[in-house]
Amino acid sequence: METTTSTTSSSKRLISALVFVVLGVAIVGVVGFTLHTLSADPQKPLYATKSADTIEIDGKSYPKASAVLGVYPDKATAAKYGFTANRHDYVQYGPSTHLVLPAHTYVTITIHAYDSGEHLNNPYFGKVVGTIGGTINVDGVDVNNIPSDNVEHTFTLHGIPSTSQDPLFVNVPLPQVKQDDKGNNIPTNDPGTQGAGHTVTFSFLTGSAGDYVWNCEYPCGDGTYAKFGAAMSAYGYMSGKVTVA
Ligand SMILES: [Cu+2]
Repeated sequence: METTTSTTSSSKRLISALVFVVLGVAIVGVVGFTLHTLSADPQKPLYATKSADTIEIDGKSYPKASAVLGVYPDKATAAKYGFTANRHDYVQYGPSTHLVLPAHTYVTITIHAYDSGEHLNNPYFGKVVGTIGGTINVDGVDVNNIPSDNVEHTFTLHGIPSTSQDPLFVNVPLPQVKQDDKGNNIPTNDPGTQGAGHTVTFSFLTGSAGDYVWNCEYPCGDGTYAKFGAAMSAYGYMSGKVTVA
């Protein structure tokens, strides 16, 4: 009798040990899969288009490349301009929040910006930083600053402090589309957006290959946390990656 009892309890112990191991493996698997899914690109990466042109800057010749982005106040506006990859009805950049840029290149980015806005938290992000000439071109006019109360979003590109890759910092404030007192957009003078927004163009030089990030510094999310919820805390709307390759 004694032998049988001890056999039963040791096989019970074996089963519970097995269950414990299987559960542990399953939990690690689920967590790993979730993290992998969360960190995957939310849209297909956007590769800058290389051109055959070169440009001379400070006696050095650089190849040129360009990319075009849009900033939309909501899903419907994004869809109107052909960008339907995002699930949530948030303010959003498109067609991708992951840019791939060639190294040691003069990169020109054009942003068609269709949103209105309120007020920057930090007026620093109204300044243009890191572009060629220290300016951005807004609807045909070069400027080096957008006043804090006229910003809709920013394109703020930066790296992490690192000795293994070149520094890269670019801050571009985007001007608002003004609204009337009923909340309807007032047409702009910008032919690039057929009067529906602003066209902002700027250029900067990339260094050697590296991984960078960008985000919007205008608090354009919902009220969850001082307007840093929703679009600002979700991945693929107001932030993304820049790969220099
Ligand atoms: Cu924003």
